[in-house]
Amino acid sequence: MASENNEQPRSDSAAETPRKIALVTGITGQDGSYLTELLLSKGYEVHGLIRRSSNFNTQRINHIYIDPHNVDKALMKLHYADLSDASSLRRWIDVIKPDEVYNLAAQSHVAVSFEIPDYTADVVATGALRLLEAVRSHSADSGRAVKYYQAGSSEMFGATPPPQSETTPFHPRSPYAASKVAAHWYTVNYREAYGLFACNGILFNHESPRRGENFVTRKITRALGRIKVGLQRKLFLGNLKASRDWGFAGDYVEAMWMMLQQEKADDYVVATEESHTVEEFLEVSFGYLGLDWKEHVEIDKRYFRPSEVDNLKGDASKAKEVLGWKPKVGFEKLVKMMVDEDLALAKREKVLVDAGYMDAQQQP
Ligand code: NDP
Ligand code: GDR
Repeated sequence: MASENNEQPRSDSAAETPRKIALVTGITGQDGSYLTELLLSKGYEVHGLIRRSSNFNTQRINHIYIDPHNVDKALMKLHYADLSDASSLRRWIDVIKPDEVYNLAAQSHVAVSFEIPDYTADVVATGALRLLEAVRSHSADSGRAVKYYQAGSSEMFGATPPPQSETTPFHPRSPYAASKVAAHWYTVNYREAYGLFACNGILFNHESPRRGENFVTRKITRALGRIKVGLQRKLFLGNLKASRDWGFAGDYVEAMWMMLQQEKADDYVVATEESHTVEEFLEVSFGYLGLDWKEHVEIDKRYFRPSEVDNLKGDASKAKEVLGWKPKVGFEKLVKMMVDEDLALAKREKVLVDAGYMDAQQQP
């Protein structure tokens, strides 16, 4: 699906003012898909950088993909690049000439970052630096102003107790979190050193039916749907006592966009200001389908982390006051939205299993 054609029309022929152009790294991820929907709805032309994989990895954006040969309608364009490849980043910025760059790409799994620490640092920390440098050097050479958004994380607060705001000290607890802290300070430094319009969004956990299946919320709702229709019985989890401030990804991408529409670049915490344990997530989700989680959940030590983040709860007053942002979806609504979607998915799987087209152990 990536474009092989470097010609980039800057505006819709019918429109009087040129379309704004956004470049999104991590477009195939959960947030990339919601952000792209939002930007397209606002009339942007959206360019996404995707990395090569042996299978297509565009499932989350297939529903908004239009073949680039349909020039007037195809406003989302995909290009091969990688955050570990500086030359690809600079080349695409020169070709696309974006007004706004959203850096969402990351090895984003905290537990996995303990397994592949230097890859995580390369993509999450140095990758952000490569992209900032590509934006800076493009701006210096072309004289064009480009705004930059950095996907920061509540994991940066780590061991510092809640509530966590923009002024809370960072105490990262994983290679992922330490790399995000580096990316945060690279972003601040490019703002201070070069006057780049660069913002850090310090986003607390945000989930959706598009959440990756090995993050705890989706792992639970995915298993729950399958348990409900009889495709599986057990769910193996780690630390149920950890507490997270969980919001809806669709709400959070609005805050990203709002940050880049301000007069002045700044950093913002984005959170619901409510925290729940993994156990509470189990109570609400299993309870919603009339099941008792204790009959299905088993603890497996392999899912415990070498160092854990116990309690995250954000203070989003600045985002509320300055951006006018507030979350629309609360905890219970989020859980039910995810359970509903995963139950529907499990029912479709059950049809395939019953017809002999799929093994119950297999998950498409
Ligand atoms: P996902 O894991 O769903 O998506 C990550 C994206 O990054 C995918 O598109 C992935 O591509 C891409 N990617 C990974 N490695 C590379 C690389 N080397 N080069 C280019 N692209 C790469 O994450 P989310 O959408 O949930 O999160 C978006 C961003 O926000 C991430 O930076 C994450 O760390 C951060 N964040 C997320 C929070 C959350 O709760 N969701 C909270 C706070 C911060 P592919 O599809 O090929 O794997
Ligand atoms: P997190 O999300 O580490 O907060 O990072 P995750 O859903 O992986 O873990 C949340 C909490 O649940 C506990 N847990 C388990 N986690 C997983 N993945 N699998 C399990 O089986 C399990 N059992 C218990 C964890 O120990 C943890 O305490 C997410 C990512 O999106 C990051 O990229 C982002 O920066 C932060 O949120 C904010």
